[in-house]
Amino acid sequence: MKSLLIRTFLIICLTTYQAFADDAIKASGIIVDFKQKSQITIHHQPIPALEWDEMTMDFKVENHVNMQDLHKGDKILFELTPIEDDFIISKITK
Ligand SMILES: [Cu+2]
Repeated sequence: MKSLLIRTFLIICLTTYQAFADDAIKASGIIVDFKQKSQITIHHQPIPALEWDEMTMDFKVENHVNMQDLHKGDKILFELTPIEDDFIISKITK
């Protein structure tokens, strides 16, 4: 009985952790240009989580991200998700 309680408790903890675990790295910047359909140039503010200084660079964007309402010069908040040895934008909001 005791071990069942402990196991139940562990499962609840793991489930809660997974629900809140968020690998995405939050950042902000200004849209400089659009390259191909799934690539965007952003002048981003410093990203402390990655130890990146402010700079202009190209990012790949996940296919599901809607870029229709985005324009050059827009101030955006975006999230980067690690993929292999790179990062991809998984969310953009204005
Ligand atoms: Cu950068």
